[in-house]
Amino acid sequence: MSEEKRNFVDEFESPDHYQLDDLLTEEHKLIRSSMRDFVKKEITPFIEGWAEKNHFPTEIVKKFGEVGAFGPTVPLEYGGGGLDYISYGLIMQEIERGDSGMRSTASVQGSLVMYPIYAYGSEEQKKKYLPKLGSGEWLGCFGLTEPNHGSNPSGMETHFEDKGDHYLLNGAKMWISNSPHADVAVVWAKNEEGRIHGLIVERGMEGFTTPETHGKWSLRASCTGELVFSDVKVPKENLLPGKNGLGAPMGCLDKARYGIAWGAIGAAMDCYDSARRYALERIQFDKPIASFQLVQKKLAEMLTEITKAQLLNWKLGKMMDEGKATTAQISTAKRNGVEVALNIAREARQIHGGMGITGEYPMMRHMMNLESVVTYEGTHDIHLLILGAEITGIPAFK
Ligand code: TGC
Ligand code: FAD
Repeated sequence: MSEEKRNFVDEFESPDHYQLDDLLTEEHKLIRSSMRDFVKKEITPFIEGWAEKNHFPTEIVKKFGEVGAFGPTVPLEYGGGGLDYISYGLIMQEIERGDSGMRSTASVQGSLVMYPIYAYGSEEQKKKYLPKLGSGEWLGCFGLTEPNHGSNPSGMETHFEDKGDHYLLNGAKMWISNSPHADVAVVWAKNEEGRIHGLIVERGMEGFTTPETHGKWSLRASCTGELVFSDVKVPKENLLPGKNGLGAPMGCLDKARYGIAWGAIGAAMDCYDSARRYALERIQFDKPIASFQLVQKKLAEMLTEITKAQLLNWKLGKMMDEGKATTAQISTAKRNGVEVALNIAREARQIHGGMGITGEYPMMRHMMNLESVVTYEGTHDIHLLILGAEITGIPAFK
């Protein structure tokens, strides 16, 4: 399915109010412009149609692989991009400027599937899976959330038993991005002692199914589903040997949440850019609506928040590169980015008046998408509590 939006020209220009390009290297700018060109060619002309029809464009997986969207920080020798965290952030920003669901596909593959295999996997696992995931030949998914355990993953019920020559896996995961089309799943499950481990489960293993979740009003161009394990025999060599305990999946989430902080600001930039253009073109009371102070206030506040978030993300990227970023710092940026983006999407929608509710403009789609982004990878309130725990030393989760 490739219904191009008629007469659609994507004229997006990113705001740079504080000359933040001065903080980027020539390589960063090149990576950003090639990803922006890719999004303008492969995503924005089609995205409204995909979202309207609740269609996941499977062909995008290979294209993402070709353009280097998967595993940007994973070393080149394992099929990643060998890039720094600023590059990774810029890639997520550009993709989510197109659509949060498309960014979901890329960040799950890179941060939640390739990263754990790279960081916790055996050499054989890295060689077997990473090049195929990096190139987009295979699609992966990450199974942590369960029907009874979302914010509280440590309570998970999915479990495996050691049967001598294999593990026997039982349980279910839900709300899993990419699952209906995934070739491999990194699944978090408890062993007989109740310790959490990562297992690589492949499509085709007997007893493993991935039913799709229907009826979403958000992330409609991304596919979401369950992972159901009914006496699945998982070969012993598929257990990730490098790390166990809740810290193992949480370490992956640190990387993915960082990508979301940048991605959400991409969606915010798209809404701001659309609102600025529309305000200059739309005439009411014989003037462009951009000439009214109340409209200027909205635009000025949007640009202020985007600029603050760009600086926050850049500094966090530098700390990620130095290995110094803490979970609470990552939570701060994820939480801030999504809140800023949701507010900007709503204000930009208002500037477009009635036209803002149509698929002619991107705000409603971004707004609906962001309602998932504010919930997944840790809800807005959970991130606040992570920060609260760091400030006070008192975890308030339980
Ligand atoms: P708590 O007692 O705090 O910690 C238990 C153990 O885990 C360790 N840990 C971490 N380690 C490394 N990095 C982190 N970020 C870590 N966070 C925790 C911790 O040190 C401890 O280790 P140890 O050795 O002492 O046992 O755990 P808790 O049970 O109280 O829960 C804490 C809480 C609520 C903050 C945490 O579990 C949480 O963040 N909940 C939110 C769940 C979540 O984010 N789920 C995301 C699912 S994946 C997803 O949404 C993908 S969407 C992707 C897309 O489509 O883009
Ligand atoms: P709950 O944990 O039930 O929370 C409900 C409400 O209670 C929230 O407002 C929450 O903030 C609040 N709450 C919970 N605990 C506390 C507390 N201690 N203090 C205060 N308030 C609290 N998961 C994966 O593993 N892999 C994926 O690929 C994935 N993709 C997703 C894609 C989509 C589209 C969506 C919507 C979700 C996805 N998720 C995925 C799951 C996501 O991470 C969870 O939805 C999220 O962690 C919240 O869990 P929950 O939905 O069970 O909400």
